[in-house]
Amino acid sequence: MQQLIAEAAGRLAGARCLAVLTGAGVSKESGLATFRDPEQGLWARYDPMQLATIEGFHRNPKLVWEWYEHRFGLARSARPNPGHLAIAALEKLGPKVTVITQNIDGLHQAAGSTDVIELHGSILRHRCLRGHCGFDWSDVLEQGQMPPHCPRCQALLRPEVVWFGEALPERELERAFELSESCDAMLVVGTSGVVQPAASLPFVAARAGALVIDVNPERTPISALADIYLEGAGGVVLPQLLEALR
Ligand code: BV8
Ligand code: ZN
Repeated sequence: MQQLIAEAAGRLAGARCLAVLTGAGVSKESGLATFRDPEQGLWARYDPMQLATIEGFHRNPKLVWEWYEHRFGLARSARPNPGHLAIAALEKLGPKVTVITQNIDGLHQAAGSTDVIELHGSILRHRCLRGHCGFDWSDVLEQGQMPPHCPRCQALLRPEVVWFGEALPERELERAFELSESCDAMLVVGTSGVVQPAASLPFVAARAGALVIDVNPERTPISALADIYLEGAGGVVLPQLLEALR
């Protein structure tokens, strides 16, 4: 593995524009479950694919809100792990670094990454179904109501996240594709490469001639496509890659 990390660092060294695509795996070492292993107990009985949909929300807004409030509480007490911190530290080594994340936990920003594209929104924000009267969470938690309603127009509130079957935010998606087409290198960390359209980005980067490096303890379709596959956890591999780049 050391050999591969040295090779990856050697090939990354010349990159001027580096895209870092992350999935739930990069937050695993911060204690946040990925979709593939929803934390045990209450949520093990529910299929996230049922909860993270607009239909699921309309069917049972209270249940969906309880799931997101549960995850919000976990995200709020989670700390960036060495993987997030190494990604943020890459910015000081010269290349223009942009993080394209599928995660909604805000941990890349907390780690110090300054350019983060949130493809699937953020659990730290939410909006009312009727207008777009954005609120921060504390406004609503005091209400104590579940599901919470808009303090301004009484419509139901929803988490500002992209559910399955919903379009991704246009500007973010456009930027992500532009970056995938123009970056010199794309570092992919902790994604199973299942969810579209995010999972297409490494293929776009590879087709445009970028170096693609995949970091994941399990092989995925992206590992097969990558120029270099680094088998391991983000919190272990990324600090080593950072050291080799310094
Ligand atoms: C859209 C926000 C169209 C919410 C998320 C068939 C039927 C229905 C839909 C579809 C279909 N086929 C395709 C679709 C489209 C669908 C899709 O791709 N479905 C998949 C499941 C087949 N996509 C959508 O619906 C998207 N919208 O297509 O809209 C449209 C267009 C125009 C107009 C109207 C409509 C919306 C997708 C966004 C959904 N929201 N998140 C929330 O988080 O609550 S996606 C959610 O699941 C995550 O964001 C993540 O991206 C995704 C997958 O999660 P995981 O399974 O955990 O995988 P992940 O990649 O996150 O991480 C696990 C990986 O980490 C593993 O590989 C593991 O090995 C690795 N790992 C573990 N430990 C570590 C590690 N890696 C590093 N270090 C470690 N320590
Ligand atoms: Zn409102």
